[in-house]
Amino acid sequence: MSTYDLIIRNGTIATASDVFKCDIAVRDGKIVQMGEKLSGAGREIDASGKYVLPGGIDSHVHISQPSGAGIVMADDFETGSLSALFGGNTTLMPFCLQERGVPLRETLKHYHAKAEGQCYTDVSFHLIVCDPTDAVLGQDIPALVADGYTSLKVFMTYEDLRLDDAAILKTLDVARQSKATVMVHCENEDAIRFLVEKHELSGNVKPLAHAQTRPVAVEREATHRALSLAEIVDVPIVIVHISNGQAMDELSRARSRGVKVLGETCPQYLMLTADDLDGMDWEGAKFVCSPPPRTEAEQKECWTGIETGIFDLFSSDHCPFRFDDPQGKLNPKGKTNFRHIPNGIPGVEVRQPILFSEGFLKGRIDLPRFVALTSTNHAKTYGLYPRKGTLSIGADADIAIWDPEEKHTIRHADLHDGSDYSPYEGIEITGWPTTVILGGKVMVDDGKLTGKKGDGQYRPATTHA
Ligand code: DUC
Ligand code: ZN
Ligand code: ZN
Repeated sequence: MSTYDLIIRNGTIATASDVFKCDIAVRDGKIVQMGEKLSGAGREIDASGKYVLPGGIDSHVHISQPSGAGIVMADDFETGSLSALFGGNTTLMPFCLQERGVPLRETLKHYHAKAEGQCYTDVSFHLIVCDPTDAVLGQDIPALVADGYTSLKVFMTYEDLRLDDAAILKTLDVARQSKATVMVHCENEDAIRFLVEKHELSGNVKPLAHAQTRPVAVEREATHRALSLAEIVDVPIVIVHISNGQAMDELSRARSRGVKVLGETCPQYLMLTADDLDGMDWEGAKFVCSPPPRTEAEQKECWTGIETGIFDLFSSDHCPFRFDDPQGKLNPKGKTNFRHIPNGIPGVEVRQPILFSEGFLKGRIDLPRFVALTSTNHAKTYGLYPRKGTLSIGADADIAIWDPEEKHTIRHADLHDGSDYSPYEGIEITGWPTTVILGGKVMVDDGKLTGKKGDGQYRPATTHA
């Protein structure tokens, strides 16, 4: 009988605070020993020359989410989690979208049914609240938070999803009382509608108009308002998918007033610009997401936020639609008017490799900061820490082994999601997670799938302190 199920030997370990060399021993799905020259395992992996990191946690992904009449998301839980796994992730946090009139518990049941037995990574859910009735706020949310659904997302844009300020205040107040975490999508819907009408009247309906009708001011104003509402209620919030320096400035100012706010950005704001939406003919539809990618100057601002600590979270905002598909970007109406192009782009598999290559290997951030931005801070923010998000005795053995020399050119053909393109096609990456371990089970072994659909489990979250 072996003492351990698995030993990972000779690797360079990194957590959000330290980089050091040691062996890691795993038993019954947990890390049980970290030290020198461990022995006695059923299997050993030699990680010489490799980095051994906590499995990535992507806390902002959309999977199998209803997206309007005739539109279908490109990923279900099988393909979405498989793609995530190959990108070095071991936990995903998708959204459960409440449809108006449907109780949140009912919504959750559907998502659990979609995920059950399908996942290659662990999952934990956020709730999108778009119908905050008295019953939802007074009974449903507190009970659901107690059951492990401890994060809520609210939208300030999209006619059928957005909450007005009164509803946001009430939702924030319930979150404060129940110690839930609120994520806010900050864009001013009235301003967008005003601009969309003008663009349509002038016949400017190509994909680039998506970016032109959602300028920085639309996001900056809503970010300021969300932060002010959180300040009034006195509750921590997360501002998701920040795309520009002016919204970042709002965060910094709010922090200096004592508002507890976490900031998230995503690969599209580091790697893409609005010019991509102006691609040949309707190719620009491949890059339509909200907020839209901006300018090279704003990319630099976002890199500064990654480097200096304005951002706490780096997520993919994976929201995949097929491009050349009547149920995707090129749906019959989307082919003729940007307003009908579904918002969102795929990215769950390349999120970490992009930050590893462009951020860590290019010297913009160190390895602990990479780990914090891609894993630890997600677990801490959304109630999965210390079970997830770190390498320590007693934590789940969710581990990604990175080869810092492996080179890839991003090609959708090599990825595992259900879309038919990657917005990052052709980008050259150095460093890739070649072996991925979930709860002690080797799921990807030197680039080959060894895990099974259903190995990933649902994990409830705890509330913040
Ligand atoms: N908001 C998101 O969070 N994801 C994709 C689209 C959107 O508007
Ligand atoms: Zn959003
Ligand atoms: Zn999103």
